[in-house]
Amino acid sequence: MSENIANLEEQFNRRIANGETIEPKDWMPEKYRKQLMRLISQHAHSEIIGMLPEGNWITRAPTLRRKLALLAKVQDEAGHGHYLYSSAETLGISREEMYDQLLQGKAKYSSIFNYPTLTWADMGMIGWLVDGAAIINQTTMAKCSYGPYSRALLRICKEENFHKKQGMEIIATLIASGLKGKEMVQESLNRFWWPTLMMFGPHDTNSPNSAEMMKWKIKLKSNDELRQRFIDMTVEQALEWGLTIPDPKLKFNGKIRSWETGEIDWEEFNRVINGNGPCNHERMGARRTAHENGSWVREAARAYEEKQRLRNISAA
Ligand code: BYC
Repeated sequence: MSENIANLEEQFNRRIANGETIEPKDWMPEKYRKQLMRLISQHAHSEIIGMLPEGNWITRAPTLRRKLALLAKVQDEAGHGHYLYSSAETLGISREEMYDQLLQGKAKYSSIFNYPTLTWADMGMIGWLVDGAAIINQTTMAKCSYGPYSRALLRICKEENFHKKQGMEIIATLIASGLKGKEMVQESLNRFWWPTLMMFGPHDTNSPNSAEMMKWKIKLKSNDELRQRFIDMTVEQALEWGLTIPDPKLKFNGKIRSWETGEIDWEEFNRVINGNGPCNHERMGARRTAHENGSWVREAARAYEEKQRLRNISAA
């Protein structure tokens, strides 16, 4: 490493240690840039693919009010994707490159969206559990060292809080409707509980990226710490509703006032993140079709840009 780079890196590390925010034009180690590109683009893809399981229920929402709320939520996810793609672009990668990485299966997206949405209760479950998990992860990362990601997350978290509440309201309404409604919620919880715990990633000891990301304050809490925070909050809410967590090993650890769970099925996790979950092919197929169907919009935008460029040249 040249002396100049070593100095820059030392200054960078000092800034991180002082809790300063790094902005796009600041010097940063190449690996810091690469880690952020990976993280933010994966997060953006998750938002876009995450529209599909809920989009599946827009035409079947039980009332007009529910349909409007679901439509708005799915549109919000598209908006989150846009903030995040823009934030990743500040690191020197184009949106087209990120789309290519997703469509060629080179970039990941959250495992949770490879599970089907089979009943209306799943719309409540996604809001309560999936948005709930995302909020725990993202409110922590909203204090991360990279300015554009941190600012995008602040805004996203505000909207996710609303999403979570609409999910909890769907669940509360189904439970209050009687035994059938409660059974529907329980059945949905049985399917979504373990995949939601997987959203937080592998155990800290098996997480290859964590140490570097925590050193640079991209991640501020570890996968296991955040997962535990989620479990402690959510188990209490489930009990309050009279629901059963589908984990025979779940037990309250009175000493540290926390809930101990059984082990996650890591084989299933690995299958899903490597493209072989229940809906991976369906989700990628839908995304590819949407991308192809949108090609005329991209062509029109490019033609318009070129026309403007030529007009500016002739006006100059
Ligand atoms: N799914 O070293 P690790 C939402 C991968 S969307 C898939 O611990 P890291 C919403 C990981 O990428 C919420 N892959 O990784 C939208 C890595 O592979 P690569 C999405 C996973 O990055 C619509 C490898 O496993 N949230 O809110 O330190 C409707 C080793 O893992 C998963 C975010 O994206 C997984 N669950 O930590 C409703 C938040 N877990 O890249 C709601 C931002 C791990 O080396 N992301 N992998 O090939 C993160 O905080 C981190 O990326 C993770 C993983 C905690 C997920």
